[in-house]
Amino acid sequence: MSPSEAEGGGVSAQNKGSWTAFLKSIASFSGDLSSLTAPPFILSSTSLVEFSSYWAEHPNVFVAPAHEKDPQKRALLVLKWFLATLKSQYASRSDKFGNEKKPLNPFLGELFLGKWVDSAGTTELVSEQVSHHPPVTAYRISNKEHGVYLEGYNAQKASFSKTINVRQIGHALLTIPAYKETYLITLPNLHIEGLIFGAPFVELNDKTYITSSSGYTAKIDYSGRGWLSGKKNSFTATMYPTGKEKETLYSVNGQWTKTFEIGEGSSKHGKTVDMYDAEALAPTPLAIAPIEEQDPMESRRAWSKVAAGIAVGDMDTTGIEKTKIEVSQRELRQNEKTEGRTWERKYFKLVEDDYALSTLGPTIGVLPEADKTGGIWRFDEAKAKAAEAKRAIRTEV
Ligand code: HC3
Repeated sequence: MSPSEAEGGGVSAQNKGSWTAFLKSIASFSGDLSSLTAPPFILSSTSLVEFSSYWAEHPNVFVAPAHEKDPQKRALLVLKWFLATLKSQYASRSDKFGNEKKPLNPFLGELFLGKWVDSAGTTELVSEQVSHHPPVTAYRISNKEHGVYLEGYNAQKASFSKTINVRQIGHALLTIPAYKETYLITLPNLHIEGLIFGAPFVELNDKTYITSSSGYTAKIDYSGRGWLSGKKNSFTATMYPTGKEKETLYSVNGQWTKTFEIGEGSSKHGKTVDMYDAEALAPTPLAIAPIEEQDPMESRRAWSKVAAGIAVGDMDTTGIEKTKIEVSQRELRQNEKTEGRTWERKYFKLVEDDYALSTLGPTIGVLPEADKTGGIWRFDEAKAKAAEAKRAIRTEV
């Protein structure tokens, strides 16, 4: 019996054949994750466009840097927030057996809109599928009351070597206008563990960075359980003045799914200045409009029939409803081609280059890689205003 079967997970006898066929098919897989065909029992009814919400499930942690006057401590709070997002991003979707499922591939223009309302006030989310080939999701999260803004976009490229390895392309930018401060954040590469046992879960690879216009950089090193030692989802992070990696100001150690400790200086034994318990703080639920009030391009509404099919394991309905979406998308693209126009993104625009990216990027080796993301995507305030005005009219009617 495999370890996951012993824990109640793994593939049931009924699904063993399709899982083995899937494992065989991925051995030669590389490219867009959207072309990965997974067996029905491992399909999720959540679209990838929803994943942007994982950046701010703890709005108080997200806005905390805006209330710290000292730039060094502020940079540390940004690092703490980033680390606090990891559990939501990479370990929150598991089913009752802890399995990571295959999300729905968003269609071009798909939207996921919502807000968190809690003691941090209102934090708003806009997530939009800005490209289909390659698949790219852009997002913007804003808390106007506290003055904290996050925007970014991401694409993934997958390859197979022992398992599915996923490289994330794109970046995020956190800005705090009151301090005229911007933080450039890179995204972790990951791989899927547990495939052989039919109990897939994510582990993070390598390292990522956060570098700020105020002159601080944080480097986060990820490590998994490994063959012989180490704990699952471990990391060590250090924060230092940009360009002076040896002058460690703070070190953070722990597990991003459990607890981590922030200490002064470079050693684990420096004075502890803060702690975080990822299991103690419940996420604030995201409020989204009822399906009947949503725009037809909004994710939950657009995929509702597919989701209903997946929920009851009715793969015929799932397939028929998915095909309807694909066909209507193909028709839209064909009409655009005939009429010589392109799909108008509702909240985002393409920019030639970006000041934050070109000034902060080189210090942490971030290249725009615009060819892999269909360009550099930025939130467009004017478009967003127009889209929100239209939305308000629609919901009033
Ligand atoms: C690789 C992944 C899709 C991409 C997901 C991303 C990178 C999307 C952006 C988010 O901000 C962070 C994030 C978290 C998890 C990533 C997903 C984990 C699994 C999924 C694969 C496409 C699923 C593979 C299918 C199967 C059956 C092996 O689990």
